[in-house]
Amino acid sequence: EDMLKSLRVNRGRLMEDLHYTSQWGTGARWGEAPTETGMSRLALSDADKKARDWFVETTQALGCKTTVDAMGNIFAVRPGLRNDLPPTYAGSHLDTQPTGGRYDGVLGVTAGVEMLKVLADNWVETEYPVGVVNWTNEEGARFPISMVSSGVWAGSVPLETAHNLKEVLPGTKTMKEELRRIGYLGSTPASYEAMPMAAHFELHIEQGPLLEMSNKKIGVVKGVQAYKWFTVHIKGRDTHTGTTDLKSRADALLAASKMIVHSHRLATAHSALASTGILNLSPGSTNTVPGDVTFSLDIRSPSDATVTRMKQAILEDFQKIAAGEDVMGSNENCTSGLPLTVTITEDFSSPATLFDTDCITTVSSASHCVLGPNSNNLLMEMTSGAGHDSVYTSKRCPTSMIFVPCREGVSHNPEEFCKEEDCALGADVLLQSVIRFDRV
Ligand code: HGY
Ligand code: MN
Ligand code: MN
Ligand code: MN
Repeated sequence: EDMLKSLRVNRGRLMEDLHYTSQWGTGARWGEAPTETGMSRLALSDADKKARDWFVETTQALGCKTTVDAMGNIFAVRPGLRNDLPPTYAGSHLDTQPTGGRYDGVLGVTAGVEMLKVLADNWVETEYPVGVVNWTNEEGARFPISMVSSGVWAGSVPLETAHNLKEVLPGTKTMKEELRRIGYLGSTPASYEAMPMAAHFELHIEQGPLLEMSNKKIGVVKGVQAYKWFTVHIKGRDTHTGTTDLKSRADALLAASKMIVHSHRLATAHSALASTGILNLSPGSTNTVPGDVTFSLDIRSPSDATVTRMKQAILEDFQKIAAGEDVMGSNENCTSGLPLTVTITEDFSSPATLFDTDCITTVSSASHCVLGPNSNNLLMEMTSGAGHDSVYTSKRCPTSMIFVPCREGVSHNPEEFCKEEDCALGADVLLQSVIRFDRV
């Protein structure tokens, strides 16, 4: 028992795995500084395949059995003494944003691999099997449903919907085509019945500033805020910028900008979040009023009711803006042109999630074990602002997360950075959480 409590990761080895695998997706070769574009390992890309192959080879070499399911989720399982029972997992994702960082997701998977190495180094025989899982397309950056593959595993997203998901412009490939192309269209059903879990722990950088600001080392994550993603499509009319007066225009981009500013106002009024990260317009010529615009809308709040209220307001007010109404009484000096049509599709919805109290307690006690005597002022309970695969695993098995601080809370950016000591501390807490999770 005490021997298990004293187990710690090998920091150098953990960081070497994290940086070594980062060569796939930066364009930089192993050992070189990352290119200014940071990580760009989009789900099911060739770079993702290389990282996946590394994960399979490395975990198999550590004595694991690896299984790939119909969504390309990879489950590496190290046998315990009692293999009739489902494994306790560490999990996260190897795919990144288009210009992302090298810690988001990757730290959780490489820390899981490091956990397997420590267990192997110390000849530890766990009573139950221990697993590490890599979830496909957590980011929802290439295929626009985030956490889609843990969603299929949990039975929340239909397999067909995920398989037929087309990549965000300018590509046209579906997830199924890309899974097949890189050799990760597994025959095992993507379901919790096929690959059951006793528990799922996810180590992740906070991706926000709270831990760093309050000088805490570990975030004990109690849950995840609610969020919804929409695609807003506005149809106006292409016209000549020199000959069409303002009231005769159906300017889709002007309407889009009013809607985006309005969504920000609604977020402020509801103390929630609203963001637009994708904006496509056509035809894209200086002297043509754009008649066709599509933009993304991501709204978030810790409360489901707030997200629902915001959605209602958006659906109503965007129609009014398209009809030329001055919704917020602020465009009085802005000539409204001809009415436009607007279509709003809800692409994704994740309710506010509360994690399992036993798992939360396990992470707290693992943190005390790792941080030592003055641990109380080094850890804090918090709710995650970002979505994670743990949202879906928590529907099917006890789940919780461990956060570590990242510099200035910056993430989804090449400047994303997490100190080696914090990566290692988080990995130690993950290791201790997985081996001490009490199933009874
Ligand atoms: O959008 C999110 O919060 C997550 O990173 N997919
Ligand atoms: Mn992530
Ligand atoms: Mn992310
Ligand atoms: Mn995430």
